[in-house]
Amino acid sequence: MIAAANPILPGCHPDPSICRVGEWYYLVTSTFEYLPGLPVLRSRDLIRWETVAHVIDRPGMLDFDGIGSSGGLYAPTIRHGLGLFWVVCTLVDRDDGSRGGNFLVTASDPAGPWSDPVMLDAAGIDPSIAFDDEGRVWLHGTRLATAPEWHDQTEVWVREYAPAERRLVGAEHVIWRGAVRGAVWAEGPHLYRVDGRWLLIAAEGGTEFHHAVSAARADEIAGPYAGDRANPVFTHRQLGRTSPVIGAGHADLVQAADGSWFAVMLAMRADDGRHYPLGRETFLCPVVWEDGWPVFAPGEGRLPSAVAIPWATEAPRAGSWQPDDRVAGVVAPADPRWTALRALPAEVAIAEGDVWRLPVRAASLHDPSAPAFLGVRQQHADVDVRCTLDVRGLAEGESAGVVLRQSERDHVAVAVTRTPDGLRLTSERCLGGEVLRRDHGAPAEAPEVELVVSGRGYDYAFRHAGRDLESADGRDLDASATGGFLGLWIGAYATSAGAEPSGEVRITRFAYAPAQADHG
Ligand code: 6LW
Repeated sequence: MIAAANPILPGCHPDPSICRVGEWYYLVTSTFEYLPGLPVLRSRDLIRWETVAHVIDRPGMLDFDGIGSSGGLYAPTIRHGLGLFWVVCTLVDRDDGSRGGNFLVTASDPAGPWSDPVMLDAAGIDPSIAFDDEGRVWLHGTRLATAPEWHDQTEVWVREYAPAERRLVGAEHVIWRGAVRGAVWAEGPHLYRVDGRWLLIAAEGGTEFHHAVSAARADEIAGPYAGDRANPVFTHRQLGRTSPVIGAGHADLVQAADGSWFAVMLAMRADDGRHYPLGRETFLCPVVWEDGWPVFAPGEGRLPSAVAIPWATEAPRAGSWQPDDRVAGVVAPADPRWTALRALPAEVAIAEGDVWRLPVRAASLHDPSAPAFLGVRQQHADVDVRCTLDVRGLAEGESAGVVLRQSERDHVAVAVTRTPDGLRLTSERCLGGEVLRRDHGAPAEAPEVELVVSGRGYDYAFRHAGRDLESADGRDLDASATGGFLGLWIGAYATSAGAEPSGEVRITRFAYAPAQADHG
């Protein structure tokens, strides 16, 4: 039988949400400060996924300027109802909280265009949406608990949404605070209409080692909800730190056309049980129903390394890779994997055939604005990224290079700088905001300079012309070391470090190649 290999979406694809229409499955994940935001992937077999759109793909749909790393677009939900596709999500502004909030977009075709965001008058994060038998629309989400005895905990609310008025209406109901008192942080809630009842699936325990999935059900959407006596119905926390996959949770259910059920959820591959440079990835889990309750990974109790898909007709090609099932190699400008920071790639760079022209910007990688940066998720533990930069357009004082990025405060980069004495290679190791810069002399070749970032598990090396210039330890850069919610990105950037910029760099080649060991 043909099987889906876990994770089905490697690299930073947290908080997955899925729905099915006919034979197609649609899936969205969080993207934080990277744009375009909220990829919409589709698949017929849950194995091979293709990016058909991004929900946030036009300038000005939302304002990201100044939003710090791991703020931005959190856990989205995708659903189909009333003849439309709906995505609800939160723009989180960690700095002052004055902007952002929960919003809703719709599209008649998941490939877009998606509507402009409708902001919702609801606090908190992780919104979701459900449709009842009469076609009424119910928004739900999680927020800090209002009751004093639940201080520092969260509560799941539900309220009706009136599409014609584009606002929440009627009474709000608090329906859930977690399965176990002290379980901490009920979040990522999703309500489903199953067999005439309402089923609630929610995450708890925090999106880290203690992450878990709980279930509850009610006759009325407003409750009361009774928890499954098996709660938490799924978690990897009891497996301990020797489990190669930790932090499973934040599940969303989908019923296949053949009547079978699956869940997608996030989890992390952590070789040492703690650190996961690739971030929180999307996994698939089989689900069956027993006594009206969902049973995740029946008979096993943990995420399988492969999930049989009875209706799949084609195995993934050897050597192919997710999410777009294309053979590893050059990432051309038209590739949907490209992202920029707080701006769209086309707002910071110009595609010319196979080449990106990246005008230098004053912002540096340390600023929570839109630097001249283009990058892709690291999706393989063992990977070589070869980036050729044509630096002849750099003005004096300007630099261009490659970066392994977690955040403004945590990244390692190697760059070429034009100085009065010619081109110099420098490296910058920025950990916890502490910067260490080193000079590596003149590049061996110019004006086209090839810079290489190689990852082998936790070990990263930065090279030029066969020479090791810098190294990094993935255990210093992953979210469990730095805080935040992201996996690592590898990209190219250019900066005038605050001075008035005038030059540009051309990214003439950017090749992302999983190392042999990773090939499927
Ligand atoms: C997500 C929430 C979470 O919205 O992490 O801690 C957030 N839990 O469910 C970002 O992925």
